[in-house]
Amino acid sequence: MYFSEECDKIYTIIFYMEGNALEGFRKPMLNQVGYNVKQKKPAVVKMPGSYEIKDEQGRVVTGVGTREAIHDPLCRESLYKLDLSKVDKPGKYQLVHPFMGECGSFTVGEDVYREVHNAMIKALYFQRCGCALEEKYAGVYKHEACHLDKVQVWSDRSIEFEATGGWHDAGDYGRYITPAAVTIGHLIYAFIKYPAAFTDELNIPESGNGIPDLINECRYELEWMLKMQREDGGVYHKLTSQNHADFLMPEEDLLQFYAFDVSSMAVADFCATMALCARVYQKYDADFAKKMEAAARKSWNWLETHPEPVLFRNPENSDTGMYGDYSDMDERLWAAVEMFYLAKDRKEDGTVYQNTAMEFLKKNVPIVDFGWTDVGGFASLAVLSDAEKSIGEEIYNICKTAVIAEAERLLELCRLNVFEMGMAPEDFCWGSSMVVTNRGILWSLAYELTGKEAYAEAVQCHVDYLLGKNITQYSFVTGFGTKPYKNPHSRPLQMDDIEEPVPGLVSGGPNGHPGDPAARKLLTPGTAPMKCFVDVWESYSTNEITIYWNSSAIYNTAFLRR
Ligand code: 9MR
Ligand code: ZN
Repeated sequence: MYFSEECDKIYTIIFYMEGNALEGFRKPMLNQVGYNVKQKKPAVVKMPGSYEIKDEQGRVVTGVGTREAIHDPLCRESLYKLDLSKVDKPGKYQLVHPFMGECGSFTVGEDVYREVHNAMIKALYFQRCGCALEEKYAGVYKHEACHLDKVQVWSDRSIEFEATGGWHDAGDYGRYITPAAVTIGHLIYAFIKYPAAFTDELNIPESGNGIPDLINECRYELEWMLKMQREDGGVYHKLTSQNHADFLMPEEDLLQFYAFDVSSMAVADFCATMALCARVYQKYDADFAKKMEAAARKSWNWLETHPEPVLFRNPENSDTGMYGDYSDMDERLWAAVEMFYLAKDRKEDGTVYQNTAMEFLKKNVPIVDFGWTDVGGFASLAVLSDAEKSIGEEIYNICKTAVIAEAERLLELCRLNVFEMGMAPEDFCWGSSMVVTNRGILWSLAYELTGKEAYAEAVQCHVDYLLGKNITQYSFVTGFGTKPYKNPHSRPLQMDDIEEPVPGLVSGGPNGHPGDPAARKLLTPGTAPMKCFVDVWESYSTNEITIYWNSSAIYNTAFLRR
């Protein structure tokens, strides 16, 4: 027991609390989906003391106590760690506090993330554009085919072409190349590294065709991406209407879609994605792989003949997602590395790609992130996944050193907060959920290189956060956990008259600088970063969904299911 003066003070406060405040105070912050039997089971509580853990029959299994309070810089509260690791048998357990009684439950099991993992992949199916979602796959979320009309080139309306397909990027109906590439990057690398986590049980139209469902689902996006490439190898940056549609079901959105200008980020990301997938799809469909290979080569040629960055800005009278960037070097690096491995796979000389990669690495291009702004981490992933080090010892070592250094820096951050997160307060930006899970990707890579357990535990801690071990006490994945968020910013989900959202959608999560009116109204200025989240559908800057927030999370659950 760790009763102290401090506890007395807290108990006095509790005594005067009521309703929701009391409920929130009592509730432990933990992974609401559960913990695997063999893993560390960290939780965080607001109330100090010795807790009893009871099984479903009400028998006391063990006791666990808090230690000293930790002042947490991410939520700016004093909180306590509670380690539930002593519980090592499958079951459902209650946490019981001597003063407050039953506080909340948690589950321990085998492969507890299987369902959420599969749902997060299936959620991408629900983002499909250009086809009807049929009831047998989509259930109550079925809808008619959307966005079937020919598209026009923004800067030359006389050019029209067919570009149906792909996934809606987010809560809007736009489809954008750079985030698409990153999504495919997360998913295909997760598949390459942890194939056992990807089965054939998603119930999508292609299920049962002998090809893993993840590969089927990604192909839906890849087929669309291919349509975004011009004859000269240039790739349009994005495909959206002039401004976002109103809140309508997708099939009711009849706005004209435009292919916006080519950017070198889009071309390079496209090139990398196609080169990567040409390798991976070879064994499933050689013709499709050939098509992607040719597309990758065409875009590579474009990059060679356009060495200067071609950045992207929204034209003045249009305001759909910009996905702007200041540099295309990380994208070009990723392209060079993937082209190297494609060449290797096809038994060709890859020196030119190797040299290009080295050129960018010498310029200190960042190589530890996996987001749509910085894709350099994918270059590291590719290089470090090749045990033969065929791209050369020098490049391999540059990547390895950078990855380990970043893994260590993040581990240091974990020591500074009660949630054991590799997050600094300023990391809670728009889409912080992906900052969280991209760090998981980095650590899983560092873990493979070193076998250091602390890295694997850190990945776990970040999935715990996503599934409820955070100050908001929400699980940031729809349909999973005891208190999942329910009101994602998403046109179809808001308009479909169905109360429960599609399961398996990752929210953008807390945003320390919320940019939308709804969040601004509900959050007092100066609110601690991890608390800057509102579960209302209007809040696009804290509670939207995107394909790449899902894919990054999927990588993490794939790692945990390895
Ligand atoms: O995810 C993007 C986030 O990192 C940016 O800060 C934000 C503002 O530029 O845009 C986010 O992307 C949105 C995109 O522009 C349009 N579709 C919805 C995306 C998620 O909010
Ligand atoms: Zn659509």
